[in-house]
Amino acid sequence: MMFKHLEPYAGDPILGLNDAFQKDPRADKVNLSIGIYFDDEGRIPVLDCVKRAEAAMLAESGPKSYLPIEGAAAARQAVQGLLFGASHEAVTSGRVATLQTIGSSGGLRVGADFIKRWLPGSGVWVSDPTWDNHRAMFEGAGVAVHTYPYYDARTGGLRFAAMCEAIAALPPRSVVLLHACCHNPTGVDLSPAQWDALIPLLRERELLPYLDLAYQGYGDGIEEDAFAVRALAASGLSFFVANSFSKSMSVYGERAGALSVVCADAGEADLVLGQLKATVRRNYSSPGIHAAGIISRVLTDPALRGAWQADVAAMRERILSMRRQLHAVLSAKQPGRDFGYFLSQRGMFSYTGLSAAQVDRLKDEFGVYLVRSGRMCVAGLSTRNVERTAAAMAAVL
Ligand code: KET
Repeated sequence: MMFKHLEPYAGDPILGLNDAFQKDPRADKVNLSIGIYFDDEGRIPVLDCVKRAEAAMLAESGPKSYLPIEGAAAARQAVQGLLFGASHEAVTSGRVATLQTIGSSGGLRVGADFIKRWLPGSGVWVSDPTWDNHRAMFEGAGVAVHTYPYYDARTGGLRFAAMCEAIAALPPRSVVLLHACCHNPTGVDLSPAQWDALIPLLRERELLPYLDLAYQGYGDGIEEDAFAVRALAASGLSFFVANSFSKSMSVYGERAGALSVVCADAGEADLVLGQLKATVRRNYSSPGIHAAGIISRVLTDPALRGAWQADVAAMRERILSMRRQLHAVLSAKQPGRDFGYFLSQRGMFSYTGLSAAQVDRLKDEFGVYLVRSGRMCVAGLSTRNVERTAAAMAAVL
């Protein structure tokens, strides 16, 4: 009886709901739970650029030795080009340490472990609310987690002044976790002007920003969504950025992601890379070859890169058109209510303001699945289900 004392796992609020959806026998069910992009047919797209990269990889496939701890050099370099621009001073001067990681989750956790070891007194501050797993990952690494004000339930917008005030009062060397774009779960982002106002505060207080860039391209564009990364790099601050290709390349199960740490100079970046490698070695040793091949080929082959950019634009625009349709149908059904937040929020998610009880009704009575916080994955809407979803929402509101 070695394990009798174990507490049962309550399940993950997002992944568990997605599992429940798969088991739901209703034909007209609607999955707005997990952060996955579905096409208008309700399928997870397999991007042509990814298929072509994989075909080339298969044709050239060689021995499958281990990758280095830090991942494939070509993938790491391609990530730096994507995030900062290949000719960015931070890249050319060698002051960015980049590792290919097991999804961006792998990167986030490796960064958290590094912080626990090398900045042992530092806590992390996350937005209220944030992706549930941020708290879990940092607490799992032994880092104390706190929140700063973020979402304004009254306006469906940002509490920017309160956010800045809280951040300005943090102890030096605190870690501030920020969503670079397409905030999960609210869809509420900082404008470029707000980033420009926040960055001097972070510098004055000697804080350590930690960017999570999981939805690059789903906000305003691939380059536009890197605004925060580049603005921080230009400011001279040291910071972390974990980025994901799960959503932008529609390769969720390939676990394609990276962690980059921007440092003061190349010498510091070498030290950081070394300790991040030590952290990876004691966690999962090294990342996978297949993800490395997809990342480097799609980003560096000009034809594949062009096709990818077009695919990302099409996914972004489809979500925007779903936002407009949902807004139109709901506004027609409930003219007294302001649904403008569906139009102003960006990326895969919107915070609907639905209570947990209303979300439960949507699931039980209408087969429409949202996370119980009221987060809707707008990327699960389609021309076939948007009317029905809006009608169901109007019924429970
Ligand atoms: N960061 C954020 C903000 C995020 O929403 C996700 C995934 C990740 C990181 C992880 O991505 P990856 O690179 O695949 O490890 N979010 C969706 C899925 C999940 O919960 O795992 C979601 O919120 O539904």
